[in-house]
Amino acid sequence: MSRTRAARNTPRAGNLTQGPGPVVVGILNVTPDSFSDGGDFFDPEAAAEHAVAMLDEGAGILDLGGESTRPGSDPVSQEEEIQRVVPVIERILTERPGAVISVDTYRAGTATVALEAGARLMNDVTALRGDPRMASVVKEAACPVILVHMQGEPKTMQEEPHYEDVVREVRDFLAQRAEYAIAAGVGPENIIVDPGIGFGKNLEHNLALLQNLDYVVNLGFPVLIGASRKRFIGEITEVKVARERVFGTVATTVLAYRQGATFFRVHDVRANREALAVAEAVLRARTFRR
Ligand code: HH2
Repeated sequence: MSRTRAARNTPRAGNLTQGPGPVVVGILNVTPDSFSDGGDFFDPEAAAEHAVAMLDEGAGILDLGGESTRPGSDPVSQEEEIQRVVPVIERILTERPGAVISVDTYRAGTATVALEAGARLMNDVTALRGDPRMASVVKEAACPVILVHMQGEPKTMQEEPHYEDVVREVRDFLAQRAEYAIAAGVGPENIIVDPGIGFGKNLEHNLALLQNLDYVVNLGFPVLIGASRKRFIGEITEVKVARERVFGTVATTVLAYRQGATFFRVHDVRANREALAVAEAVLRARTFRR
């Protein structure tokens, strides 16, 4: 079932990108403390330059974050978040007016200002639980929203994550949050779901989710996967430096695509885009099955 799923047209969200293929979402953390690229793009000019480079490498969407959600991180104020993100949106759109920009925020105030500045979708790691006004902002803007599963909150989520059945619990949570969003007026066509790799999950939980991603795909919403450079990849490969985990990341991308995921949130755009191009060609090739 998952074999044909990826080979068929993958579900779209809000006509964000052209064509039926997988979409690479390039990560742009405008933060001093993100786990793998903290401080690299804190300066708006450096951030915009990196954004343009990721577009040139084949990113279909750019995901801008002004607050790190790495395990143990502290929140920043809304004002600080807006100050980090908005100038970068403006610079990117000056250079590339057609760029599709997502903002990684759970705050309705940040979302409102970012949408006014030209952002086209919201990436909410709290799945609309973090700010009671977020659902109506997304509804009014009629923009796509990514609903992410997270157990606990970033400060403490990796201390002792616990599930009876992680795949079922994550799938049920995402189904409930999608229902909540739809009841609040968000168009079902604007919902993207994400099992939240590393968000309150240990190695075993992440592996179970990646192995059984088709259960999440079968909810019927486009699925985003965000495994890029995460700690569990380092645990498997023994690559301690996060930015050197590109090969392990590519494996997660191809496996998730094979099971029907549509969006791949990654730091290393070119490596993942090329791997997806090859995976797509193989899965779509017109050959007889033996
Ligand atoms: N992971 C991170 C942040 N935002 N959004 C979605 N939808 N899915 C994810 O898996 C996800 C996410 C954490 O990674 P990163 O942005 O690289 O680091 P940090 O939170 O430290 O800025």
